[in-house]
Amino acid sequence: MERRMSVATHWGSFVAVVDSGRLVRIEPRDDDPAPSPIGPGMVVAADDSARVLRPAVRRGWLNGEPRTHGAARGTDAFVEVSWDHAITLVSDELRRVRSQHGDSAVFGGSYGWASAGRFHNAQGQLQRFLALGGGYTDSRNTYSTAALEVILPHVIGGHPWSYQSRMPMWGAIAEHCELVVAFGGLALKNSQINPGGLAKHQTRDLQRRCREAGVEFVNISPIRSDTADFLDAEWLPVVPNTDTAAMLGIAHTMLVNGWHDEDFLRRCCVGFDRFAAYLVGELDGVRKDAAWAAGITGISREAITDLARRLTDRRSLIVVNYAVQRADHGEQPIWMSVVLAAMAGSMGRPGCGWGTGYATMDATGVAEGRASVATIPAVPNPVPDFIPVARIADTLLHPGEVIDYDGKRLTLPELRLVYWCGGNPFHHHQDLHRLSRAWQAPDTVVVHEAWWNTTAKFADIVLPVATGLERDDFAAGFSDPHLVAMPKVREPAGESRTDHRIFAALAARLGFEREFTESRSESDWVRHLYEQTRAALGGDAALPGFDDFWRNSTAELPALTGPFHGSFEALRADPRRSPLSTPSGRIEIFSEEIDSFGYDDCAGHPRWYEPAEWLHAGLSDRFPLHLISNQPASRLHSQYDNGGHSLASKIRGREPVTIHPSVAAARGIESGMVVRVYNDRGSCLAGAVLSDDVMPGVVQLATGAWWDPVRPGLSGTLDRHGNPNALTADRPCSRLSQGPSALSALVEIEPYDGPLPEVLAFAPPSLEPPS
Ligand SMILES: Nc1nc2c(c(=O)[nH]1)N[C@H]1C(S)=C(S)[C@@H](COP(=O)(O)OP(=O)(O)OC[C@H]3O[C@@H](n4cnc5c(=O)[nH]c(N)nc54)[C@H](O)[C@@H]3O)O[C@H]1N2
Ligand SMILES: Nc1nc2c(c(=O)[nH]1)N[C@H]1C(S)=C(S)[C@@H](COP(=O)(O)OP(=O)(O)OC[C@H]3O[C@@H](n4cnc5c(=O)[nH]c(N)nc54)[C@H](O)[C@@H]3O)O[C@H]1N2
Ligand SMILES: [Mo]
Repeated sequence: MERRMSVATHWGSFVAVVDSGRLVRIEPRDDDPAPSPIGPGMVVAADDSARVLRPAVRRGWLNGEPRTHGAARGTDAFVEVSWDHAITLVSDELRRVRSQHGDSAVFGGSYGWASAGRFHNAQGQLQRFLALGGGYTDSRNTYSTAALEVILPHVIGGHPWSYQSRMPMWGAIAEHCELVVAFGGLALKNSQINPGGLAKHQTRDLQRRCREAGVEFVNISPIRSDTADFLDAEWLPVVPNTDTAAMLGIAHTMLVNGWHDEDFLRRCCVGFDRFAAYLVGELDGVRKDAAWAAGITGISREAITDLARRLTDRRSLIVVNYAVQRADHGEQPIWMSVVLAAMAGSMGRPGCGWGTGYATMDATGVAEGRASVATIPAVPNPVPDFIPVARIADTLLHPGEVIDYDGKRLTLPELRLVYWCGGNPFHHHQDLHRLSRAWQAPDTVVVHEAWWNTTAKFADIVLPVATGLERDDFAAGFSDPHLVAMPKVREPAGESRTDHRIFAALAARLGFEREFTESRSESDWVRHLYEQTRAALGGDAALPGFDDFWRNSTAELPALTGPFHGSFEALRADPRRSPLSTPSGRIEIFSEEIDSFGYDDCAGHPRWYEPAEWLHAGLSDRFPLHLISNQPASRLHSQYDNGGHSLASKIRGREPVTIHPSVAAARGIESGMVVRVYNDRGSCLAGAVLSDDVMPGVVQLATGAWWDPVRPGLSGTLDRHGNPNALTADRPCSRLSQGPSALSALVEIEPYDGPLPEVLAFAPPSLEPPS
């Protein structure tokens, strides 16, 4: 008999149809107006041949062969072992590393999205376990928005993500705004997701409502389809990584014509005069006028002048997405966009001004926030050391080196044991060849995974985990007001176990099981976290009891409404009474603090720096195409690349790469051909899609195809499948944020003439039974 059960994922809520314990299919929920096709495709992956079914240990590691440098991580076979043996190996190794090298030698930064669910939060579980065991080196900031997270608190104050409740929501934009200028567009493909889950996808309809209300949209982006067709956006293709120059040209035009909002700049900002001196060329002899900007950005002088006029004439909103800051000097377009909005006259007016990350998920611009929801409790980490998240390969390669970070000097720690749980560094990190060299440095790499992805194949000890469909939990997304029940819809595949159960067993061996579990079972925990949330909100009046919630699958939380600290409306009304939490209390167009750091790659005010790799760099003689490695429409990063929806998007088994027809024609590339994308760092195969949606000079290859190196130990080896991080540079945005600059990479592309190698990304490694 078929049963219907609630499912919650980062890409929405669904209904699982289960028959005699078997997952038959996953269907959209009736009340979701724009369900994601990623959900139904999950069924294909649930029991595929890539599932990790038993604990496995790399043969060389198990045999006690030399572990560091020159070891066979990534090429060796694995030996399957019992859980008891695996728990002994991991607990002994943790004890050894801690006693011989100290607690900071354990890396638990473990960046990654893992799955929805308040209790089975992979990083939460790992970090609670490692903190109770003595501590670990952590990572700081995200691959999503590292540059933004570091620069914004200097410029507008507040928590790095406070912008979410301080920028206008779509509803207010529809009501009050006349013109939205979007740097990097407003891609609907990205609003399929919300970290933590969501009940109903709303962004599409909210965007549509703006258009119906007459709001005009301008899409400044290398890719036309970064805005939905129904927005009728004017498309201004921009040379990638030159948004700051475009904004400077607009700002200069406003300034010399006297169109800028002098009153707001004087009352609510500091440092405009010093910035204006830079703009007009007093500091470096270069006028950042519209002609100058046109030469850099490829946007015409007329279009730049026109934008300056329209932004100041109308009630306008300037938005930047996250991709523009995931680039060399990524701090600048974020900072400069705030300055431009301050000049334009709409900052702090309803539905107008400035915002970031609209449509990067179905949360930003949808709702300001929701009541807080309990999660697995964190334990303070006794180890103070951390690394900026994207400096992992640097840390492994150069322990002891000192780097800058937001005015501090950090000494990179020596990591001996890397413990990854809930992330996929062999998808997410830049320059995977460099990462695989760095990855040979530690003594031991432990990974919890459900599938034999590249990170699992590059580990020493792989512990198989239950997926989000295989455990009880409940979900609450970012800003989303719904709690969604996540009952286990099927048993964990093979011998896999929840992360929690694995850590509980390790904690038992290491003598702190009671501290870790607090003597609760997993189902006790789920009920406890729900009841804790309910009690904090005032009990019955706010939320139904747990059993009612579990039966109904969904409950609604109170939304958070303002006034929010740091509101630009309050600032405009009275900067003395409602200051920002910046040093000056105002928007910092010039930051004395950043200036005092003395960085040569991030000055005291926003400015144009040439990226290391862009279309006007010398390197473009050899690699004339800018690689846009954006988020995939068909999956979440690398998750469910083995799901039905992502598999259906592949071309002859490879990730699609989108090329302008003129670029393709010049190289003899036809639609559907397998091509080789390459530069000095590496190369990958991909399947050609021709479209004039991408500007000539740009190729688009989404992230997340599981990296499939032909010879895993060999630097630069061909990737058969199409992961763009085989090509990207592992270069920090600047000394300020040390963020990832994935979107600053040049490549060339050619037809692939050789015999087509079989894609082995989804094949498990060679597995041996225990001897
Ligand atoms: N070139 C380039 N690179 C990029 C980007 C880019 O724009 N360009 N974008 C970057 C960005 S913004 C991000 S956020 C990162 C994303 O990078 P990640 O967050 O690392 O990517 P995911 O594929 O989501 O990896 C999550 C992994 O966790 C596993 N997992 C899921 N649930 C669980 C669980 O409950 N327990 C355990 N143990 N594991 C689980 C999944 O199987 C998957 O392997 O990528 C970054 N990399
Ligand atoms: N379906 C799906 N949705 C996702 C994700 C996913 O993996 N899959 N990942 C989620 C995560 S973790 C994040 S952080 C967000 C990321 O959200 P974003 O960073 O905004 O998303 P991207 O798709 O990487 O980039 C959006 C567009 O920016 C444009 N762009 C790139 N470089 C430049 C530039 O230099 N200038 C300008 N003007 N435009 C540029 C590209 O054309 C690209 O299509 O998305 C989230 N949403
Ligand atoms: Mo992200």
